[in-house]
Amino acid sequence: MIVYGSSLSPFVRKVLAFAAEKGIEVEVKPTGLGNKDPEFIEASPFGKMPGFRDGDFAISDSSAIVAYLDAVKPEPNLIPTEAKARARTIWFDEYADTILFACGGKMFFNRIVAPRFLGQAGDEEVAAKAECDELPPLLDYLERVIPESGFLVEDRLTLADIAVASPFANLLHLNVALDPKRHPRLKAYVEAILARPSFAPWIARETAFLEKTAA
Ligand SMILES: N[C@@H](CCC(=O)N[C@@H](CS)C(=O)NCC(=O)O)C(=O)O
Repeated sequence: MIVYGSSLSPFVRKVLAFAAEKGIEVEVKPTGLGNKDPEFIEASPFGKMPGFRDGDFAISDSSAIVAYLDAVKPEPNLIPTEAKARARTIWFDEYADTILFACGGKMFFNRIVAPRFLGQAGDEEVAAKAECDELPPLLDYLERVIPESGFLVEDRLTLADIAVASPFANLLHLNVALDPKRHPRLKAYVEAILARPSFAPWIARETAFLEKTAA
C-alpha cells in the first residue's frame, strides 16, 4: 500500500499513525504541494495529500483512506461499531479535519509552508489572529470533553484520538505551547497520544527536516 504525501500534513500523519496502530505497513511516496505526477493525480484528482493506492485501487482524503484501512483489517478496531461511539468518533475526525485545521492551517501555512517551501511571504497577521483569537476556544472545547481515561471515545484509542492529536504536532513545530493552567488535561492528552510509537518517529523526522530547512 502506498501513501502519497508528507507527514508534515496533519492529514497524512493521521493516515500513517492509523496504519501503524493497525499494524499495516505502508510505503510513503513523498509528495509536495502542486505535484502533477499522473500516478499521484490518479489517486488524488484535486492534488491534495494524502493520496493512497492499494494495487489497482486508488483514493484520496484521509477519512476515506482510514475507512478503507479499517475495512481491510478490522482488528484492532479503531472506528467503533456501537452507534453513538461511532458517531462521536466521526465527529472528532471531522472536528480535527475541518474546524481545527481551518485554524491551525493558517498558522502552519503562513509561518512555515509559504516562506520555506513556496518562496513567498506568509501573512503573519492571519497567523497571529488564528493563534490568539480562533485557537483558544477550540482548545477550551477539547479541555472540556477529554475524559479521565485520556481517550475521547470508549476509553480506548480510536480514530478520534489519532485525528485530533495529529494537528497538534504542527503546533509543536510552530512552538505553540499549550498552557498547563488553562488546558492541563488537553496538554497531558496530546503529549500521551503523540508519544505513541505510531506518531513519535514521524514527528522526530519532521523536526529534523524542519531544522534542516530553517533559514
Ligand atoms: N480533507 C482532506 C484534506 C487534504 C488537504 O487539504 N491536504 C492539504 C495538505 S495539509 C493539501 O494537500 N493541500 C494542497 C491543496 O489544497 O492544493 C483529507 O482529509 O485528506
